[in-house]
Amino acid sequence: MMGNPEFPPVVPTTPPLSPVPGGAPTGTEMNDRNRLTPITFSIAAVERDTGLSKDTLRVWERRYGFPTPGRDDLDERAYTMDQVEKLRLIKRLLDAGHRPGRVVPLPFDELLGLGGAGRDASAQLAEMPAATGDLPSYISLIRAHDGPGLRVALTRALSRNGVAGFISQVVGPLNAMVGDAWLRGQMEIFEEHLYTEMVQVVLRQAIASLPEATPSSAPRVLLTTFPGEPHGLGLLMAEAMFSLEGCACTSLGVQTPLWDTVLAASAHRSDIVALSFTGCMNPNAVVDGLVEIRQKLPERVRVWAGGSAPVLFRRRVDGVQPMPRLEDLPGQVRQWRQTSDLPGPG
Ligand code: B12
Repeated sequence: MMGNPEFPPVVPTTPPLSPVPGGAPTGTEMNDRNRLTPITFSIAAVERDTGLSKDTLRVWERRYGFPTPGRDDLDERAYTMDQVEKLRLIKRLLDAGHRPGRVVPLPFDELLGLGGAGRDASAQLAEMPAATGDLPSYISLIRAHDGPGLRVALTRALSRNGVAGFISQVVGPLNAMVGDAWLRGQMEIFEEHLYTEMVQVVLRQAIASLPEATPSSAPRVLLTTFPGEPHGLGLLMAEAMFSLEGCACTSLGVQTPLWDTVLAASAHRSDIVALSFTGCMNPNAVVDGLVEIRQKLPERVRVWAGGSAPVLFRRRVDGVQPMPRLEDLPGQVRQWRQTSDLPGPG
């Protein structure tokens, strides 16, 4: 995309403006910044760009004293670039589960610190053996918008680590790093999409390279997510692990209406319905959906719910097995076979 005349130059919105220690930007820096081009945004443009509604922006202005837009010639609110940058970061933090009252009043640099996930990713990296040493190079390829380069690098990592190793040593930690970079405003959503597409291509190749399941392969696993959950990498990682164990997998992709998942489980004579939930899904929708699908599926069909959604553990649903760790999957499949008096794949 870089340098493509068809597209406006990609001006990374990050790194964010140098936050002013101790508080929201005051007049002076904005003046410095806008001395040349006093760019301001209308409330409609800010709503579109940040995903924060006009009402929310007005309420925050009254309640938290931020944002404090100026007024344009028509006496309409006019937001500066600084305020938009800070609003974007606040939106990311809210999406990650923070509360407005906690974050809106905070100065920019404290908000950056709140991005927090970094700790997790680096903590994860610290625990990882050397094999993952080149994770940052994948991030650079994403930032360089080098899809083919990323696919080749990931394919090499797959050959080096094998399917299970690639998933736990590379894709898992890389997901966290990409998510962390997005949370810190250091990665655009279109870059996340590029990353996702390249990982999907390589994981699908990995699955296709595994021995084909036979009509007698068991368990038969149906994989999907609920409407409202657009994240599909967890599902694909689980499908690869199930395939490694010789299961017969059918993936419906993401966001299948519940009743259709029940119909599909009947059509495919599924033994297990495997679902994936991230924390971005409404917890009530997760629990209500799991209760409903458990009621509608025959008792013999297992419901395994994976993903990092905290609600899976906080509010257990009878007859649904939470399974956040991919590493536990092989053991659970073996156990299923033992309880179903069925032999292993080989
Ligand atoms: C790629 C990505 C996207 C892509 C997804 C593309 C696609 N088609 O899949 C796009 C850009 C679309 C996207 C969108 C959004 N995303 Co997003 N996304 C990610 C990212 C970077 C990685 C991919 C992912 O799918 N992870 C989810 C799975 C793979 O990981 P996991 O839940 O931790 O699951 C682990 C295990 O539980 C297991 N597992 C998972 N599923 C299953 C199933 C079974 C059966 C088993 C056994 C195991 C298992 O495998 C995983 C690895 O160990 C993650 C970051 C991250 N840390 O993972 C953010 C992340 C999940 N996204 C997040 C958010 C907030 C969003 C948005 C709401 C942001 C926004 N406002 O735009 C939107 C969703 C909007 C919507 N509703 O449409 C947040 C969720 C925060 C939270 N509260 O938990 C994350 C964590 C980023 C962050 N650091 O904040 N995202």
